[in-house]
Amino acid sequence: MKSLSDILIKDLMNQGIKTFFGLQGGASARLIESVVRLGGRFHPVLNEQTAGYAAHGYYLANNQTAGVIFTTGPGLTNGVSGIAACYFDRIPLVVIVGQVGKDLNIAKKTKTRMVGFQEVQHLEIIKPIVDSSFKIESLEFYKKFREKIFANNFNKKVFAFEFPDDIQREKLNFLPNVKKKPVKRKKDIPQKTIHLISKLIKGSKKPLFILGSGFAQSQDIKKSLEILKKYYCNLTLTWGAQNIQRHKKLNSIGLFGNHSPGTANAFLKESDLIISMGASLLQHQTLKIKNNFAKNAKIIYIDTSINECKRAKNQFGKRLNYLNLDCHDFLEILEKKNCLQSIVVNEVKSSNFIHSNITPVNSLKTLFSKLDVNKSVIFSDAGASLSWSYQAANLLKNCAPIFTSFNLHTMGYANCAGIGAALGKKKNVYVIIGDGSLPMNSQELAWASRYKIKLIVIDNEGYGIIRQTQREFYSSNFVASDFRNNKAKMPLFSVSKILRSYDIEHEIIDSKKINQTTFGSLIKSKKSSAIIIKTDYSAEVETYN
Ligand SMILES: Cc1ncc(C[n+]2csc(CCOP(=O)(O)OP(=O)(O)O)c2C)c(N)n1
Repeated sequence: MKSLSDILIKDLMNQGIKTFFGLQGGASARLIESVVRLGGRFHPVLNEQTAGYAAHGYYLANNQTAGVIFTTGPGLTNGVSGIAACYFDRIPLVVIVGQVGKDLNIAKKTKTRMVGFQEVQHLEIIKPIVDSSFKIESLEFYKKFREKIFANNFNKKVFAFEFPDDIQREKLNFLPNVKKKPVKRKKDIPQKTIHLISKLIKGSKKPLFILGSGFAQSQDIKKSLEILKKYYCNLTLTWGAQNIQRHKKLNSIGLFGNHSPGTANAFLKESDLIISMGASLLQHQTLKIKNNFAKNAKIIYIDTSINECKRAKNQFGKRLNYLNLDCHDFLEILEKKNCLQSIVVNEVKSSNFIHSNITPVNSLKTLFSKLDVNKSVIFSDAGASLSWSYQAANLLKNCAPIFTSFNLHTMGYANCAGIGAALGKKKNVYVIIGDGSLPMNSQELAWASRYKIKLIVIDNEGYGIIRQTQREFYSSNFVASDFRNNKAKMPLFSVSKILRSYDIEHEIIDSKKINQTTFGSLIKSKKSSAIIIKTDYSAEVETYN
């Protein structure tokens, strides 16, 4: 006989979920023990917040879904940001949270705050940031819903299980594996729609494909890229699709968006047709007033989520037509129906946008130009440092993939995601993080002795991007964003001492002194190591509007 805890973990392993991040506790101990005994990998994080970030990085670098395991109460409440990071970026994740036994899990019935110790209504807290959630309230419940849970699409969404302690202990025999149903894709579009698309393409003088993270994460990406290469279509990338930049022979004109000044934004202004594939076209990409984004362009919008399609239609109105399809299926249909033969390809000149030398953009460009694009993966954190990372990538033709918590934009993400990524041992992991964000989850740097991540800390004496906002909207009243303002200054800490306490060897370099040899030893080092780049206190992010 096996425990129900074993059965759930075995069922997850059969779905390919073998790596779990989490932290011990009375209500999670049995689950964690099941993972380790059944041959899975359990990575103990030092704060539950970081578990979801690590799973996010693990997925992006290794293309494998991970799980997180939390104990009841603060285990789950700490873990909320990590779950949100995955949910908003459509990164699949399995969340398992323990719960007190059913005799004590009665606060809802008694209409009191709590009855059992650490009794918290976990699934209600995380309801808006998961796709599906299940309270495993009995053995019978699990047997009844098991097929439904695992048969479809399990590896594509954020699933949460609340698992009371007493139910985890229930005994039964192993159950036969659930057979996965093949995912059916809608592959047809009505003749009328094909006619409309064909007409739009034929009539367009400046068409532009936008590729977003939905495109970059599609399983058929190689085949889709072949089609785009064959017709040499002009295309631009969102930050979430930047990893496509490393593919050769694509006619990419670079990244676009509010924080990506350059060629692509200039071309978008003139474009008369946008074919958006797996890109959300949210505020950070298009700015608030949708009518001003690519003013002259009609938009064909492709997304696998009908709700995203409807939301985009609502925001862009008449000029947008959507197709609720997989990007590859869409491209295949276009090719079969000969719609791409007439597509106009424009020769696009690089814009003469020049990044000022005081920003660390050039420092990061120097680093990125030295990395092997196929063997390296970069995680960038939040704030100005994040925008600078993508601006640096945009100055290169080929750049290793840069990932971040795109939509949550959370501080203290990159070092945790970097460690999650390094677990797969497939890539060399680089982490770009600001001095303001480093302390947020620095405890996870304790793992740097085992996983050889390389850190680049951009030190501009606090929260640079907040000061940029304060300069613009608060008459340069720098409150709680640096170490200088006496009324509400941040507490002084030393980045160097933080790194030293985790035995991470590092150099401190002035950004103006960075040259072609600066990063040589960091790249070659067999250990975790770091460079702290001292950057101008006033350095700003150049934006585009
Ligand atoms: C968890 C969290 N809290 C607050 C914020 C708001 N915020 C965004 S960037 C930033 C400052 C980041 O400072 P630093 O990492 O030093 O980056 P810099 O802007 O200086 O490059 C803050 C406070 C956030 N994004 N995430």
